[in-house]
Amino acid sequence: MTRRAPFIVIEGLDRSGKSTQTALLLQRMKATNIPAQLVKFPDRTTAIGQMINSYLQSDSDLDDRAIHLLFSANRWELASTIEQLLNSGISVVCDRYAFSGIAFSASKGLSYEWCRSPDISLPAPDLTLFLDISPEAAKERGGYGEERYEKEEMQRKVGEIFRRIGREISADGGKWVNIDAGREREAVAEEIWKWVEGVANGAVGPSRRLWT
Ligand code: FDM
Ligand code: MG
Repeated sequence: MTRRAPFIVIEGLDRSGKSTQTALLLQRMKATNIPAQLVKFPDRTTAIGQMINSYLQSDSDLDDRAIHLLFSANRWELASTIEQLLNSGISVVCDRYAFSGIAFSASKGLSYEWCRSPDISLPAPDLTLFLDISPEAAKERGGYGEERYEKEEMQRKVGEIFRRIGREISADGGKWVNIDAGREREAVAEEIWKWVEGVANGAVGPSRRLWT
């Protein structure tokens, strides 16, 4: 019987180096013969993903709740694929997940509980690594981009909500790690690797669902 592989989520603020670190992690897993697959949310390739993309690029406007539900639906359309990968022994490394969903929507004023509900019972990560960076350090890295949400005030609020989610996940027995992403790339990669090695080599329990 194939052993279930771990589900690893990388969350982070804009300019935290999330995409770079995700790529480095996947390279290293492959080099160590840990089969792994990258999944990225939003997945802009699906029909729902294209609506999200158009919203993020400000080509379309949507009600805050409508876009929130599309982000969640975009995860649900990939949920069974993620489970199949894990059950066939392939680790999934996910660049953003439901925690981004809550953090970004709640920072616009929607209720935290309301934001959480559509993601209840999605596959739960075995490890979540949150790449934390101050808006000041982000600015030093060249500042934010052009997309909706890439603004200092928004990022500050999003960061606060991410930290709250982390406290709740930890209190609930989940594994959430805050990583200081303001450091050099290699130092951050090394810390990420330590945590991933731990879950990749340890016992992975039965699959769990978010907030159930
Ligand atoms: N984002 C991402 C959300 O608002 N909700 C979500 O559920 C997810 C997954 O989309 F500003 C936001 C976060 C970010 C934007 O993400 C696009 P990437 O990682 O830059 O593609
Ligand atoms: Mg972005």
